[in-house]
Amino acid sequence: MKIALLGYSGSGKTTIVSALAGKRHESFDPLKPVLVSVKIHDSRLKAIADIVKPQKTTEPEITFVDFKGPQKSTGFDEKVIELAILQDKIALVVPFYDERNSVDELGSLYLEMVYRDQERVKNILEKRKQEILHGKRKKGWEEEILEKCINVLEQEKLILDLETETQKRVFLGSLGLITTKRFFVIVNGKPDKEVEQACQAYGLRFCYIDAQNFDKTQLEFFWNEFLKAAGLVRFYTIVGKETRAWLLPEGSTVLDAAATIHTDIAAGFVRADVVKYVDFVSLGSFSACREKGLLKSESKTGIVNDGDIIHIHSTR
Ligand SMILES: Nc1nc2c(ncn2[C@@H]2O[C@H](COP(=O)(O)OP(=O)(O)OP(=O)(O)O)[C@@H](O)[C@H]2O)c(=O)[nH]1
Ligand SMILES: [Mg+2]
Repeated sequence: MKIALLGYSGSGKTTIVSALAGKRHESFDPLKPVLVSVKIHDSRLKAIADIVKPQKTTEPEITFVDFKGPQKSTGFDEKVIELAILQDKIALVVPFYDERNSVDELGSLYLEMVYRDQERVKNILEKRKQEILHGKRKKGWEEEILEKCINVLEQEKLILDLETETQKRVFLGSLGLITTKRFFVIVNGKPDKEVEQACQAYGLRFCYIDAQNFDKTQLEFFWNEFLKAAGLVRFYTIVGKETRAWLLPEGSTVLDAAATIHTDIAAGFVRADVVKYVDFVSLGSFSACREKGLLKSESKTGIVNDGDIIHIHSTR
């Protein structure tokens, strides 16, 4: 799971990643971000492992893509935005310390993304209109949806907020836009009402990390908040010798979960047995959960909830 960190220089991106990874790195070239992978420790995985005693326990990993940030007055290079779009999630990093104005920085970051997309959509639409004018293209629903995007962006909202059908979402997703993705905010500092209100006004989820004074005993709390802000859930598998935690975007199905484990398992998917973490640790096994009626048998479309322990039945 790759998370791009976008924030102005000195917002603390490298300090955050270094605090989580336990060792310092540095990024110098804005176009060559440093990738740092960090394992997510989680007491639920440990509690499951204490029951099933597997030979191997595997934690999920987050890979931070740490860009050297620009000055606020300069703004982001287009190539950096393009690289960020390729990652699974994008976090906007704002500093809440010293004389930095977090609310102001968040506003600038957010608007940079919105204006960047606005210009891009306008260019795409203009090009299509020229092609239609010269008989190289037939007018379709695409032009209409692009007009709608411009409208949404002019209201300083994200394209993501536009209600639209899957086919149109797929089209919008193919245009290299950044506001088709729900980014979230990492506030480097202590909780603050004003920053929270600003995040809420933009419809962005947020989490905190006081990076320079990071207390390792807060690690689990941080990851829980981080994953919620990022819109990720954790599910668990107990297969053979290995007990493992996995990450998935919230709203994913058990078929998505199967595909995360292995494409073959998804291809041969029959059904999934699902128990909740709390039920499993209190009853001690899948069979005890089944006896109590706490095991759910899910088809492909069942939604995965955070903390689900999933056993996938597959023909492969
Ligand atoms: N007081 C305080 N200073 C911090 C904090 N986090 C970072 N700093 C300081 O801010 C400066 C920049 O931090 P970095 O983590 O390098 O910032 P960055 O976002 O990686 O900056 P670029 O790589 O230039 O984009 C460093 O001197 C840090 O010591 C913090 O939480 N509190
Ligand atoms: Mg840095």
